[in-house]
Amino acid sequence: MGSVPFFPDQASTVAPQVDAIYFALILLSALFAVPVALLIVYFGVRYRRGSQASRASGSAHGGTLKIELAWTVFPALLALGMFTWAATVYYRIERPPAGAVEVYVVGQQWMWKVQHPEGQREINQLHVPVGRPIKLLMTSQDVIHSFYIAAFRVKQDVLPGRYTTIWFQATQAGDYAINCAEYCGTDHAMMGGTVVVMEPAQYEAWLSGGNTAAGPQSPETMAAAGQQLFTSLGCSGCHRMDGSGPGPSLVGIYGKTVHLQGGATAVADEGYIRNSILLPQSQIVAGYGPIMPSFQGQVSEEQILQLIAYIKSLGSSLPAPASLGQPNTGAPAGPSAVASPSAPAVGPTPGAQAAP
Ligand SMILES: [Cu+2]
Repeated sequence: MGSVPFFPDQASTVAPQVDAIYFALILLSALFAVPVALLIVYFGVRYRRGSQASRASGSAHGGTLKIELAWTVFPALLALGMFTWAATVYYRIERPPAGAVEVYVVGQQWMWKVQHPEGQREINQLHVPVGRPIKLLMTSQDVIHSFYIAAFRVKQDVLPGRYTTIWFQATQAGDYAINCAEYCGTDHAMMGGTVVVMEPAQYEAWLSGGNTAAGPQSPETMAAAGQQLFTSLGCSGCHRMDGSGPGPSLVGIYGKTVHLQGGATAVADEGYIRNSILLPQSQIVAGYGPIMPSFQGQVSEEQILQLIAYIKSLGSSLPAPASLGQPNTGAPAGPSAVASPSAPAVGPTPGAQAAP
């Protein structure tokens, strides 16, 4: 800690864009505020009591229409221009590019728990490579938190019972602060951590567990952990790969449009899958009975994320997220290789794209 920096580092691709808007707004405000302040002082002196300045009022008509039009139209255009500019940047900040590396975050009083698809888990630390878009899928297991990396100019509320996302692309290696930006109880101010931005080669080494004293060794991928849960919780009994069970097959389900009983449809995104696990009766797939029990209280938020990672590994209608964990010399395999070794014979080809 030591010192309060006057201005945070600019360490992501959007940071200069956000700062440009910030400074433009300050300049624009100054453009209006400074003349007003100066005129107050000037008129205060000029028309002070006893001064000789004329008090005659100006003409009520004549020539004011142009001035009035000018001071209406000009600021209106300025405001619209600012809006367009800011909306463009906001759009960029809100939409993760296809192929972003996915990392999973669970907020809790008072820490950030991070899981990488390759299996590494960390608390209050987030290791990412420089120059790659990173997408965080976040939820909270208790109250509302807010994930904030000032140096990247990104901030997003993290809510219980819902997934929110944020993305960034770091532009320089280094350590940057993570803060919780939503008051969440006694130790809110202590709820923080560090983003460690690494050169790609270093990051790969870290991912494979070979580079860090504190790092975990040869971890199991999230999808593999999810697959184990899928079996141990009994999901695999009903959701058979070939669809012959009493529940629908989940192969290729991720990102697909699902038809529900009653005619509604839903997109099988992360929120849909989570909801199906915890509140299965709320969205029954057309053609199936309401027989699935709720798993509320039996799985943690992190385990639900592992189940989601497993279901994603069964194929998707969406572009697959990039995996940085692809084998470099015998390192643990990426998620796409998970379904093959121990999955039933009818399991999908690794990395298979489901037909829409
Ligand atoms: Cu918090």
